[in-house]
Amino acid sequence: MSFIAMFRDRNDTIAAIATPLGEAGISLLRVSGVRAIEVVSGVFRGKSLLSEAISHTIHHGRIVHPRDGVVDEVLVSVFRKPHSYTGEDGVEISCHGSYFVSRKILETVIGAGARMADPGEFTQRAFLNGKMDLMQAEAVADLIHSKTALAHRASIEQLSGRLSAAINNLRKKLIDLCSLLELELDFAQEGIGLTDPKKTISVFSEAITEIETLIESYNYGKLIRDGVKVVLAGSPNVGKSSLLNVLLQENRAIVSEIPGTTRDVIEEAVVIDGIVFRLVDTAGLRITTDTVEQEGVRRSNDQISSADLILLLVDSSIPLGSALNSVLGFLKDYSKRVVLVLNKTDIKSPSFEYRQLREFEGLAISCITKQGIGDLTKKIVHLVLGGFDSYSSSITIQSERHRYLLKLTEENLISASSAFKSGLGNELVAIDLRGALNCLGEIIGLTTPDDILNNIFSRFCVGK
Ligand SMILES: Nc1nc2c(ncn2[C@@H]2O[C@H](COP(=O)(O)OP(=O)(O)OP(=O)(O)O)[C@@H](O)[C@H]2O)c(=O)[nH]1
Ligand SMILES: [Mg+2]
Repeated sequence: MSFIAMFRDRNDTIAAIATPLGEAGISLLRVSGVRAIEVVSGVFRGKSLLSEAISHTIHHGRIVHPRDGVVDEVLVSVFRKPHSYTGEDGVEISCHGSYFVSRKILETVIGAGARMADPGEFTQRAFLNGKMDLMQAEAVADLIHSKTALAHRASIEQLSGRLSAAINNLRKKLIDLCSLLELELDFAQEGIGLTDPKKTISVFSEAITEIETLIESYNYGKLIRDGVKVVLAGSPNVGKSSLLNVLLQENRAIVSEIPGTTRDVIEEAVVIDGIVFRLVDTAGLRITTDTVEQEGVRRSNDQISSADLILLLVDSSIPLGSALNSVLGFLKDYSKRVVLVLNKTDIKSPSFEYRQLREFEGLAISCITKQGIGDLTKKIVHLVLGGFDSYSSSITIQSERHRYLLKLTEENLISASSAFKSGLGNELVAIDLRGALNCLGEIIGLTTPDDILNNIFSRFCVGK
């Protein structure tokens, strides 16, 4: 959101096309604000008067441009505050899905007194009017961007408020403790204690454990949200591009018997078992005098170092010989992130020296006969999801903002807890506790600074 947008009048009436522009069955425009019904009413001709419409009713009629006449035959839905998405009066116009019609209706509505909405402004108003908290608003954006069943489920959970409820519960417990500790200060002179030290320590440790569990869930949340980057690496001609094509089930990359075919990085996504795998084919690794290929090798190394998982391919039909050293170097340097893939087993089954390498969890495949490909995908999914079995049904956080604030909360709580244990006095304990509460409040939008709020909503699309 622009700097100017931060100072927008939040009481004016906004409008936007909510559906993608292009040819479609229908298109939807949204109008929200104190004058929403009045504005649309001014350009709508139908049997009934919109200004008298009750909430949640649909009206048939035409949108008429004051100069150019009828724009389209439409259905208009009326929502009266507070029972609308934004919590304000709102109107939704369903028109024919034509680029021209949608734009013309928007122009007509703006001409009648609305202004173009900023990205995410409808959801921002919903948040400001208390229709949802910040975490739920962020879930709306995640839901729109979710590409797989797992990512979809995580955003639906967050939108339903389960994650917000967990944060709110935690806040409530800590607020109770903080109030008691502060109240106790008033009675310090009389030596009256209101808190049970044992119980206080256990409130701290339970809260810290709960937060740690949420922080740990971020790795899983990030995985299902952003997917996994799998880099196909190895010497030239080992079949990296062939494997990319097999996994994508399309001839995406050029395959040839000439070593050094792939010069650039090729990235394509594929969904396996609900996870987005971003497959990256790279130039074969070798020392070369060709400057273009040198650049390709440099790019391959960049990709390898940022990979979540590396499929290290070798051509198992030729003797391992000197290749062994570089292969072992990889297995050592990138350890857990490497899967050794012995390709071309249709030519001949891997010799003894290759079988020895299988202690590094190598897999034998053939891109020609597709033998072993099923095992390879199973193995990749297992490696990626294996450590996360317990997360699929529990609450997961998906956002770096949430992870960062939970980490700060944890640090504040650890410091409060140790201040309490070393008898530093309630004032100091309460300062850290308040710090923790502030961070939790920032997650759900209670204490979030305006610039951060604006930044969050600016990443939404216009019309949401
Ligand atoms: N017999 C057999 N040939 C294969 C197999 N996989 C790939 N090839 C062949 O090996 C040659 C090289 O394949 P590519 O996929 O281009 O190899 P690459 O690793 O991408 O090579 P560069 O891009 O040059 O680094 C081609 O002729 C492929 O048809 C396999 O499993 N069996
Ligand atoms: Mg290639």
